[in-house]
Amino acid sequence: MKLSEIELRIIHLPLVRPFRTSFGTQTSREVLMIKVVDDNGITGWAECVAMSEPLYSPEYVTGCLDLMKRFLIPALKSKAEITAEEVPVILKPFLGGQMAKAALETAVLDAQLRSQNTSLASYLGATKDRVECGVSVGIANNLEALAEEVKSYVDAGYRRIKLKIEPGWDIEAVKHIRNLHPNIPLQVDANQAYSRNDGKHLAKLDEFNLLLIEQPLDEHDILGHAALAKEVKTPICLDESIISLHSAEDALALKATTVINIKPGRVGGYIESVKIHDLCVKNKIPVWCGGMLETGIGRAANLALAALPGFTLPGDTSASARYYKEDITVPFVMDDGYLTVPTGPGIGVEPNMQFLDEITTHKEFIK
Ligand code: SMG
Ligand code: MG
Repeated sequence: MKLSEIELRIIHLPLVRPFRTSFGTQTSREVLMIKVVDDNGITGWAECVAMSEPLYSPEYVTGCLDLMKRFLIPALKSKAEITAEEVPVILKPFLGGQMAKAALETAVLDAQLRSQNTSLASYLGATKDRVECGVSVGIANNLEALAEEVKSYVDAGYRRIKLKIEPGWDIEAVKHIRNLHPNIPLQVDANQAYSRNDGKHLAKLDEFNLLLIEQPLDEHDILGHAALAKEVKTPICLDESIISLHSAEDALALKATTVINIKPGRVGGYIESVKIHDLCVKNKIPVWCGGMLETGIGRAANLALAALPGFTLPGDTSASARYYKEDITVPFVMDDGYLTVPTGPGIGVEPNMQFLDEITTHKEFIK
C-alpha cells in the first residue's frame, strides 16, 4: 500500500479502579493511538501499549511518540509502497522500540487486511471463534478488599484469576484466595519484584496449586529464572523477559520458562507473536495472551491472536468493563467467561470518533 497520511494522538481514559502492581499504581490509562490512511482512503488503527512511564518496560508514551516521529515513520515514508510484512524489516535497523514498532505494524496491517476484506484472526491463523477470559487483580489494601474484588470477577464468570504479588503481599494473599476459591484456576505475577535469593520463599506458593508464577525476577535474569525453576514446583512463566523470538528461544533452551505470556507490543508485533506461538507449539510450551490495559482497539487484535491453537491458557483478555466505564470501541462484553473474536475486516472494530476526540490530549498529522 501507499501511505498517504498518519495521525498520532494521545488519549486519556480513567480506569474503573486503581490498578496496583509491584512497580506502581495506575488510576488512568494514557494511550498513544495510531491511524494510517492509504492512497485509497482505507484506514488502519492501532494502539501502542507503552505506559506513561518506563516502569513495566523501557518504553513510554512520549518516548514512543518521539521514536515514531523522528525515526520509524520517516523510514516507512521513504518507501513508495509497503506491506505490513515489510514493516518489521524496514524498522529493524532501529534498536529496541518494540511497542512503537508493533503499533505501526498493526495499523498498517489493519488497513492492508481491510483492503483485502480479511480479518486479522484468519490472517494470523486463528482456530477459535471465542477465547477464555482471565483477569488480573491488583495488589489490594487488605485481604478483605482483595477477596471482595476477586469474588466480583468470579461472579462475573472469569475463568482464571491472576493475583499481582510483591514481597509482603504474596503467600498470605494467595492462601486467602485459594481457601475461598479452592478450584478456580489461579496464578500470580510479580513483575520482577523478587531476587535470586527468594527461591525458598516462593516455594511456599507450591502448595496452592497455581498455574504459574509470572516474571518473579529481573527481566534480564534468565539464568536466575532457570535456577528458580529448579527450586519451585510451580511453573515459571516469563513476561517482561520475552521481547523477541530469539529471547523466547534462549529462555526455553535454558529452561528458564515452561509457559510463555505473549504480548504483541512487547515482542514487536503480531507477526513476531505468531513466530513465538509456533515455536512454543513445536516445543509443547503452553502460551497465553497478556494484557496492557488495552482499549477496544488493542483488545480486538489481542483476541484474534489468542484464538490461535497454541493459546491453551486463559489470557489477560478481560471485558471492557474491567478497565473502562466507556471504551473507545463497542464494548467487549463477556459471555459465560468468553469474549468473541472479531470477524470483520482487519481488527474488526473502529473507534467512536466523537468519544475519541473528547479524550484526546494531543493530536498531530504526518502527511
Ligand atoms: O490488560 O488486564 C490487563 C492487565 C494485565 O497484569 C496485566 N498486565 O505484567 O502482565 C503484566 C501487566 C502489565 C501492565 S501493568 C500496568
Ligand atoms: Mg506480567
